[in-house]
Amino acid sequence: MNFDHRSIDPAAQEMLAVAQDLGAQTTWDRFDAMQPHCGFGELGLCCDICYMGPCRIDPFGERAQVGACGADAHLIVARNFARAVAAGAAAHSDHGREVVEALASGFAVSNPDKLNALAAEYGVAPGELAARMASQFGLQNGPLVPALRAPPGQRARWEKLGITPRGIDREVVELLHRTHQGVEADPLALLRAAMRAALADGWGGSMIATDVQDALFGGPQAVRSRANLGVLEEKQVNLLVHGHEPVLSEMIVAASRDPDLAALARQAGAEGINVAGICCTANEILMRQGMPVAGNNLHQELALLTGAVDLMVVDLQCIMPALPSVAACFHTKVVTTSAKAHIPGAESVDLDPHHSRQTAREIVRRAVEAFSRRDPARVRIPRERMDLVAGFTNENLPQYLGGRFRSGYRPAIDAVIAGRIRGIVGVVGCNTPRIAQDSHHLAMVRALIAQDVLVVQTGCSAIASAKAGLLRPEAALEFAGPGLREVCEAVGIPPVLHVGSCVDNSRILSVCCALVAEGGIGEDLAELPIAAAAPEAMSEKAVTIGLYAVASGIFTAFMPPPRIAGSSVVRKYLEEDVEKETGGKFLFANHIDEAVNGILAHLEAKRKALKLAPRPLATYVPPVGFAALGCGKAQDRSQSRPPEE
Ligand code: NFS
Repeated sequence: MNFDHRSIDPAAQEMLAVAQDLGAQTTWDRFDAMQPHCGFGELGLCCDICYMGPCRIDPFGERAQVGACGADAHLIVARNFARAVAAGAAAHSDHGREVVEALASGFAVSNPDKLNALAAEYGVAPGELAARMASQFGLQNGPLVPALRAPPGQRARWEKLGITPRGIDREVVELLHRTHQGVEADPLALLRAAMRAALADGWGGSMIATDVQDALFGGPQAVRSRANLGVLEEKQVNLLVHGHEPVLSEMIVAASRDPDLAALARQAGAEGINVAGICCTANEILMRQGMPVAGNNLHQELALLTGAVDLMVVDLQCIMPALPSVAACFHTKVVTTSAKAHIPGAESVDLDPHHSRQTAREIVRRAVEAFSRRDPARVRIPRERMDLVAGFTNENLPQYLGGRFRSGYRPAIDAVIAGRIRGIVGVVGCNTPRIAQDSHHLAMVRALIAQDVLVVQTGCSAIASAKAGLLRPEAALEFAGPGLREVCEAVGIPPVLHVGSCVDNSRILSVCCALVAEGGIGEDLAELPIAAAAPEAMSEKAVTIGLYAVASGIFTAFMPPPRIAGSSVVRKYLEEDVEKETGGKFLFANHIDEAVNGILAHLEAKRKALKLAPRPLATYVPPVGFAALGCGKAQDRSQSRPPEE
C-alpha cells in the first residue's frame, strides 16, 4: 500500500508498512473505520447538551430548523464551539496550575533571576510568588496579572468589549454555565464569552505555565539536537517521554545520567540510556536540555512500532488511549504518571512532586528491565533523523536577532521596515489523520519563508519542520527568500525559529508585545505585519489558541475548519465581524494555498497601512524530493473521503 495520503514523512511511511505487516491498528485505520463522518456533527449542527435530544438541524432546510428547546443552528454551533474553547482553556490552564503547585511544593528553582523578576511583576516577595500565582486561577474580579503585559490598545479593545480576562477558573466555569441548556441564547454573546475564556488561557494559564517552567527548569537558550524516529538507538535503552508537563520529564533526563543507572543499563547489555520525546514533552526537554525529538503527535504509535522503545512514560493531553494495544505487539511498557489520566492496559505510577526524582529513577529502572526483554530481531528503526536548532524565546531573541553588537528587537524591526522581512508568522498546532501528516505544515512554512516571512513555531508543527530540516541555519540558504536569507545569514539563525511547546505560544504573544513596545511597526498587535496559522489542527487546545490569537488582534488561518460551517452567523462573525472588535479574525481555509495566500495578503495589507515598502510576491518554486511531497502530492483529507486502498 502507498501511504502518501497518510504521512509525507518517510519514517512514518516505513512504520505504517510495519503496522500493516503486523496487523497492528493505528490512528489512520481507526479514522478510516469511522468513515463517513456524521454530517450533522461535521457542521456543528448536532446538539446533545440536554436530554430532550440529541437534536440535529437539517442543513438543507427541509426538516427540523430548531432543537426541542428552540435553539437554532447558530446557537447550537456557537455552543458547541464555546464548549471546545472551554475544554482547551481548561487543559492548558490546568497544566499551568500543576507547575505552580510544583513551585509551591518547594521544587528546586534553577532560574532564580526569572523567579525574582516574576515576583517583582506580581508585587510580592519571591517566597510568596507561588501563592499569588495560584490566586490567578480563582481571581473573581479584575484582570489577570500577566494580561497586563498586553499593549494598552489591545487591553482597551478588551475593556470595550467586556472580555478582559478574569480568573481562569471563573472564565471556564462561566462559559460552561452559559452553554448549559436554557442559558445564553445569543450566539455572538457566547462567542465573546468564549474569547474571554480563551484570553484567560493565552494571557493567563499558558503564560503562567511558561513563566513558572522557565523559573523551575531554566530559560531556554539556542540548542542543537535531532529529530525523527532515527533518534532511537538500536543498542541503547530507549525511554520515550510523551505528554506535556516537564516536571517528571526533566527528572527523567537527570536520572538517565545517574552513574548507577547507566551501570545498570550496561549490565543489561545496553550501551547507554537514550531519552527522547514525543509531542510537547519533547519540545520541553528539547528547549531546555537539547534532548532528541522522536516525533510529533502522529508518531506516538509509530515510535512503538519500531520495536526499539523499551518504555514510554506519559502524563496528560494528546495521549492516545490505544498506546497499550500497540505496545502489546512488543516488549514495550507504557507507564502513566498523572492522577488525572489513567489508561487501561498501562502501568500506573503516582507522581508526587516531593519525590519526583525517586519516581524518575524507578521509571528509568523499569525501562532498563524492559530492555533485557527486547527482541533485537524485531527492531526496525527508520534511518531518518535530522539536525535542528531550537531554544528561542522572547527573552533570548533580542540577543540572537540583534547579534552581538545590536542586541534588541530594533534590527528585526528595521528589517521589516526595509522589507527584507515581509512579516512574522507563528505556525503552530497538531497533526490530524484528516491531512497527510506534516504536509500542510511544511507546505505553509516553506511557502512563507520563500516569501521572506520569518516563521516562529511551537508544538507538533515545530516538530514537523524539525524533521524536514527547516530548523537548521542552512535552511535559510536552501529555502528562504533573499531578504530573509540575508538576515538569517548575518546573525546565524534558522529562518524558522522553534520557541517551544503549545503553552509557549505565550512566548509568541510576548514577542509581539516587545515589537509594539520597541515601536516603528504598529502600536497595537492588530497593526503589526504578523499572522498565525494552525494548518493541521486537531485538539480543542488548538481551537482555544486560535481564538485567543484572534481576540489578541492576530489574523489566524485555521485548518481543517472547526465545526462551525452549519452557522453562517458564527462563521461570518469569526471570519469578518470580529475584526472590528478585536483587530483579529480567522481564515477557515479549505486548501493550504488559500491559507498561505490569505496570510501573505494580510501581511501586505498591514504593511500598506503602516506605509512600509510594498513587497511584490516572488515566484515560489517548490523544492524537489521529500521536500516536494510537502507541497505537491499530499492530499487534503479534510473535505473528502480517503481514497479506496
Ligand atoms: Ni498542542 Fe502539544 Fe501536538 Fe496539538 Fe497535542 S502535543 S499542546 S495539542 S497534538 S500541537
